[in-house]
Amino acid sequence: MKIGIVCYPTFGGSGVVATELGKALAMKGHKVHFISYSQPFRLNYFNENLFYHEVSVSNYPLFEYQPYESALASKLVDVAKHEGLDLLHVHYAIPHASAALMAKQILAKQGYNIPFITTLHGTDITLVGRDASFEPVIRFSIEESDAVTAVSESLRQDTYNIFKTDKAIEVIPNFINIEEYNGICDNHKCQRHHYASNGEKIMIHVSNFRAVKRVEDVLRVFDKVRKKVPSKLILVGDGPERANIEKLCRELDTCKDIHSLGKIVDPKEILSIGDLFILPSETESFGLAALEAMAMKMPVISTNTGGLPEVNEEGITGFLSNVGDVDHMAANAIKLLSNNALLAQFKKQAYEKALTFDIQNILPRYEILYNTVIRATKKVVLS
Ligand code: GMT
Repeated sequence: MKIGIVCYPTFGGSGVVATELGKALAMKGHKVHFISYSQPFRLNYFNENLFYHEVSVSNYPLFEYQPYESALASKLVDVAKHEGLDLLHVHYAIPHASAALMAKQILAKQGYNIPFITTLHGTDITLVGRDASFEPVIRFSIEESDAVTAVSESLRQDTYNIFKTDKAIEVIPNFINIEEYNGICDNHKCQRHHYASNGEKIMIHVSNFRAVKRVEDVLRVFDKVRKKVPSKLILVGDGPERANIEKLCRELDTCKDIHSLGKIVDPKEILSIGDLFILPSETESFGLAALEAMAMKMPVISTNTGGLPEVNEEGITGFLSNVGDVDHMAANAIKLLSNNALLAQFKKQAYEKALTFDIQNILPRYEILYNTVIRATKKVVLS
């Protein structure tokens, strides 16, 4: 198949999922064309089946806001026509689904029938999507998509609750490529002693440091943990909450026990030295960062919000708490970090659960969906 993938290229789960999906499809022989405003950060290698098309928006003094959606729709028309795409797969509804719908309508007028699939990732529904300034456009473009997928059952339900639509939504969960996690540190690249001294435990948090991630709770939990268990905290990522976090670590006097590493393109190596992952988000449709940690044999302390319980299994792969309940999160973290046998058992169980999300299990589901949508479009055109 010839597939056009639209995604955000920046640090964020939806871009990671879209890029890893495209890479895996290309490995299987499909031709995959990425279309975005800059090269997706995980698209760090090319093979003969991978292509990248940049959307550039001309500036003009009249534009207070550059019309990215129109430029994207125009680029989709161009790529679909000239590369002979079979379908478009857009990740994150805003504004990708409406741009794809516009492109589909333009292409149809010119005799090209190109279906599009929308994958909902989370905040496009639960935060931004429910904003009245976007709602009618998102609802319409979801309903006009040839197929819609959501990355968790929870997100599917949220979409129905928020948009009151009867559109069929298929749950295709996020995934990891487990092969890429095995043997990551065989070459001794990942050394704990750079971050923690002998006997100290390592907690890790990875996110884009937006308010929804509640990174302040990470620090409050860690502050309680380090008073009971000698430990260090590694923070990976950057974003709007970074200044607040630095202020809080000074107030709590924990800065000396925290390593802030900033943005890391691929956090596998750093995850491989961790003992416990923490994700105390306000809302999380899936929690890809938690799954990536589990694939690296890290149990997870998380909230019980959104799709997190579908990934982090209470008492098996880690523990779940109510949003903001830092005492409960800290108590569970201490339980795990102070008992090496229990920690080893949870590490094993976290890895086993991650295996169920291996790309080998998920990729065929996208391929089946692509084929179904392409066949259905051809049938409509012929009839
Ligand atoms: O919130 C983020 O980290 C970014 C956002 C995105 O779209 O890039 O993440 C959402 O999509 C990820 C991939 O499907 C999910 O793993 C995250 O749970 C989801 N974030 C939220 O729902 C807050």
